[in-house]
Amino acid sequence: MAALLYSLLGLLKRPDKKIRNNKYNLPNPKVPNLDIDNKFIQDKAIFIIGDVHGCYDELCELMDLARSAAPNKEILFMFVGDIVNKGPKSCEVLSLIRSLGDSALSVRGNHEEAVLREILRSDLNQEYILPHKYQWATNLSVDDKAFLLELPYTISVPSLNFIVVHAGIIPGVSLGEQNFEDLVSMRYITVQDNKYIPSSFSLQGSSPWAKFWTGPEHIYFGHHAALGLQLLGFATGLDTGCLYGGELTGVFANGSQQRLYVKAKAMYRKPDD
Ligand SMILES: [Mn+2]
Repeated sequence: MAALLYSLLGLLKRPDKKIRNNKYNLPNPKVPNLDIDNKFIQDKAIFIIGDVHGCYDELCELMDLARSAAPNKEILFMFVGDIVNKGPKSCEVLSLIRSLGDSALSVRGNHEEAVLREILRSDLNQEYILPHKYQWATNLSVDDKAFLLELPYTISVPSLNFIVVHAGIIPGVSLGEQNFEDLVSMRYITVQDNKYIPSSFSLQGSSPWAKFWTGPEHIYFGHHAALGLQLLGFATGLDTGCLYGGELTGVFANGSQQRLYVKAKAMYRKPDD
């Protein structure tokens, strides 16, 4: 109806066909799809780490392991999102990653979005008390919040032909046209009428989304602890469920391509939690 009205009037510009809202109507990051070039990377080793969820002790250990595996190299650490929430030390993880400055980059995950929603709610209403599971975020600084708000949905490294995203990417749709919510929430794809329909949960006839990804870019992602490490031709799923007593896993995206992991020090959450 609106489209008809616009075309009849012929005077008004039609609104953009696609509005890329995220789930909670959060402000979008200034750069939703970040590209990094060789000038930024130089001769650094790039080590991509799976969902941390506040598992600070394991993160420190894994970063040390990576440093010993790439001696004499500066390391650019990249994170697949869900760096915070659910686990024991979200504040510490956030400060550690921020303290690394340009040597650490993360995409945003559904948990960064969930905590941002809570932070913005409490900023709007001084009386709003953060639910227990978000209490860790009570004393975040203005800069911490800005850091979370500016986390991009994807990070692409064209020179190394890879993309980092939290959950997944719909094949055949350019990065600039992906739905933000899908990027942080999809786990499965169902093919219907030759279209890829994403979903967070398994549906009849669905398969893990990465099975449909045929490149050419390699995608590093997280968000799917239940499946654990996923090693496909053009995709690597790095959520090995540290939070649930599994491991925290990382992989070098250049050089040795070595994969490293550390065991969780506890089962911080039950798998169905
Ligand atoms: Mn997630």
